[in-house]
Amino acid sequence: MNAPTMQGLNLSAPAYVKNARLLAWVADMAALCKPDSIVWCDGSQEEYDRLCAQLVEAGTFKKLNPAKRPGSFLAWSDPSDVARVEDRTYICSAKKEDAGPTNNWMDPAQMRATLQPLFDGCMKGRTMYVVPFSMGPLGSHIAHIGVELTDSAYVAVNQRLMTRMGKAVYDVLGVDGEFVPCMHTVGAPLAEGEKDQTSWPCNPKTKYIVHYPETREIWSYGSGYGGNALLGKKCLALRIASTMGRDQGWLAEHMLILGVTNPQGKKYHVAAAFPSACGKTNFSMLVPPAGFDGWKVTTIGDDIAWIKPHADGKMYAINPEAGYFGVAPGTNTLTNPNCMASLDKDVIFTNVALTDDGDVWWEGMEKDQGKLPAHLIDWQGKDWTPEIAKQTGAKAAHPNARFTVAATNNPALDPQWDDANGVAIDAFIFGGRRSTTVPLVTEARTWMEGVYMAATMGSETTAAAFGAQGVVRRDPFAMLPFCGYNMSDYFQHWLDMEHKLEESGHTLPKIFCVNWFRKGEDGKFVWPGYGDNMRVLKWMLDRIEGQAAGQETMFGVAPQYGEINWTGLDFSAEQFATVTSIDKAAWTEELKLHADHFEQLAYHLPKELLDTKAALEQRLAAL
Ligand code: SAT
Ligand code: MN
Repeated sequence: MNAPTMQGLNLSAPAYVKNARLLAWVADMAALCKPDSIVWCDGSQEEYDRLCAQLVEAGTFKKLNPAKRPGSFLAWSDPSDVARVEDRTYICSAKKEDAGPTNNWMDPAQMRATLQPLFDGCMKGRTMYVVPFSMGPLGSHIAHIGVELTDSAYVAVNQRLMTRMGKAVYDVLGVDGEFVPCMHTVGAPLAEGEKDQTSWPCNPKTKYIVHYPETREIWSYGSGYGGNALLGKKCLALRIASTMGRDQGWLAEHMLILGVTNPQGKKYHVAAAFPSACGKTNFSMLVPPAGFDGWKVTTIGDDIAWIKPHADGKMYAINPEAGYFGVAPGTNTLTNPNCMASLDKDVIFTNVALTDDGDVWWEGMEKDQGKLPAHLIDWQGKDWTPEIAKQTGAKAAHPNARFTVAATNNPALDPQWDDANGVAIDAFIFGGRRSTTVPLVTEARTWMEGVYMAATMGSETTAAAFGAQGVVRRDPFAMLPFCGYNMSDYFQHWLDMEHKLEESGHTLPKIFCVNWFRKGEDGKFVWPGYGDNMRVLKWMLDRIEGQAAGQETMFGVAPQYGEINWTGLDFSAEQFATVTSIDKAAWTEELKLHADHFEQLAYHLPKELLDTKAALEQRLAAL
């Protein structure tokens, strides 16, 4: 039999691809996008090496000095393509109300009509890679399969590190298994005979990151960077999965998952939500400080958790990802030694600086090296010296520069990280970046109060988010850019979880609210953070065990100074007071902002949140 072809394009799939819907979809998409060729990725090392070599050839990758950074590459993106684009991200549900006020929405038919001409011929002159991947352990009942069609080899190799990618996925998929179709193009077709003028093709003018929740499809146009292009991550594992979770009774959350084992060998699991670039990777790889001999923290995930209630009455979490796409600047052996060790080899760096000896550098590394490098090539390919930086403020690495690395590189990887059943969660933590108002840590007195804390969470914006920096924006559950449906319905889903779980007779995880980022009058962070966050984590475990009385505050139960293990840290009761104090005036303002926030979310807002707010106001008035 002849191989099926279309205008000279060979469509024949490897024999192990048997899924009828997939085969038909790839043929349809090839007809639409008109690539020059199709490559069916098998996920092998040989394929990875070949694609990396091609990327080096194309100038997209620089191979780093193998003596310094074996198996590693550096990519510099187009300066217009350096982060997620929230204003270009759409949830195209059939009804506008189902996307809610926090998402951009367009009628699905109108969006399809908008995208159709953009995708028509969008891969001309390029290769279409078929990238099959599993979010979650292969074959796990909690996992889901996606297939990304992309014209970016950079995306294909990143997906091999970030997901369980390759041939084995087709065994799980079988003849009629389900998958989430993920369409991706950099949106830069080449005319006949035309060569790329750039090593980072993208579309500087037009970008669309589109989700159709009802039909569970993702269409991404114009960007090659991070969450815009690695569609398993924010698009599938959060936006699409959150709607699956709503329909099927589980949770897809923007949470790290860590294991913490005490010296007696008892192990706990904690899931923690923080907005992008608030130190989730650091917290998930925490090294316990002095005074915590025999304690161990292990990483299950650094960004996303899928959590399902189980018949035994507990909530079990898996990390749908298999790698880390973390922020490089600020990472060093003081802030995150496990992460630095993870980056020794087999890493893809994006938008960090290149050293004269073929290694990488980013702001924060000088803390390890004791001095700034004398000369670098910055992320835009320009000369960088400490003098230039002083004069112009130029950063050697882009503030949202990233590393992509397989989880298996992490020396603190939890032995259960790939367990198909996940790990039982003992506590949820919610935290934003707030220089004032929100205390270091409090425990919610009830599930309801915890949902309130999470729903009203705010954070000062960072480089990962589009827009001004340092402004407080409400980021409920750290899900603002990632919830695939109406935020108030999502709050309701969390509230319903309590009743569902109570029916199966169990103890819900405790909920804590944290803020590592309070600043003193000198404008400096008061809490040392990083490894010292272990002190707060230990107090949480003591609360779980009923071993810390705490003290009531208007915003939950806080630790008493004497309940924290201070061994090895000089932190006075006065300093403790500056990070835990509840300022009546600040909270009066804060509650006004909660009122505005709830007003914006009024459609379907659970009434219990307003009742909880009224109770907080009463407590505040009594102070
Ligand atoms: O680019 S990602 O979306 O993967 C990272 C982030 O912005 O949180
Ligand atoms: Mn994230």
